[in-house]
Amino acid sequence: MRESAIQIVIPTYNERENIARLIAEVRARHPEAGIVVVDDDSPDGTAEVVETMTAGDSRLHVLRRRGRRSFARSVMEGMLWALAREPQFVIQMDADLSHHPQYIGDLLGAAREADLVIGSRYVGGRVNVVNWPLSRLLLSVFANAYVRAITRLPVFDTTSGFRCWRAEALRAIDLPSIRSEGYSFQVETLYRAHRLGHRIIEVPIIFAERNAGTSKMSARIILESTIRPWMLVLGRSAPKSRG
Ligand SMILES: Nc1nc2c(ncn2[C@@H]2O[C@H](COP(=O)(O)OP(=O)(O)O)[C@@H](O)[C@H]2O)c(=O)[nH]1
Ligand SMILES: [Mg+2]
Repeated sequence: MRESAIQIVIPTYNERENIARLIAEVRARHPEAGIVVVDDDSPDGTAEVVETMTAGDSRLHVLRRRGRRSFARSVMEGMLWALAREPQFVIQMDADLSHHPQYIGDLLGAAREADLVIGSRYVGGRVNVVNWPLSRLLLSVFANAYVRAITRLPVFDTTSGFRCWRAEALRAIDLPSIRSEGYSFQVETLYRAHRLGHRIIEVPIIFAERNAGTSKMSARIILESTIRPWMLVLGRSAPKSRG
């Protein structure tokens, strides 16, 4: 079987109630795409749900991680797995339907002119978030302002996890040397892309809070997100020099 030109990476932890619907919604729009779900040994049986679906879908895969949970390591492993299939584009998205598959086409369209496309909640002076409590919205808006102030990244939504990478651009950021464990993965990968001079475009999405399951946002993740931008600008996360 020819491998797909589009590979979609979905990290999961306890997304049993969301994952089947997400996969169905992706499939309805992108029958040819490869989908790789990277599950961190979810106690709720998320991986088993996906495994039952792989029987009728040769382009759907599950990577089951064991040991210490890590959002960043999960996405990274999924991306490396995806890159090994020699795609043109690698998409990353959440499993909880906050990142609606209807926007995948917009990301891919913009990727014709870019190396990295970000599905952005905050582009054009708007806040396109539905059903978040004010506290969570403030956390996200503040986090973005904080990251931008320190890193000077010319991007409104630096923490979005809905992205489309041109495969060569993703290879160039040297994933194995990424240091993040939590959601600061988004900022670290974006920072590297920007430093390499990649063309980065934001396209608007409407981000809807999950209806089922729970967020894995935690104090530990917030702490890492506070420190990581400083480590980036102080040069602690350069891609390994080549040659
Ligand atoms: N594999 C893996 N996935 C995770 C982990 N933490 C969160 N996720 C997934 O990452 C995505 C975003 O997480 P979520 O809790 O919705 O974050 P929020 O939207 O910022 O509240 C979802 O698909 C989660 O299931 C983790 O430690 N490991
Ligand atoms: Mg979420």
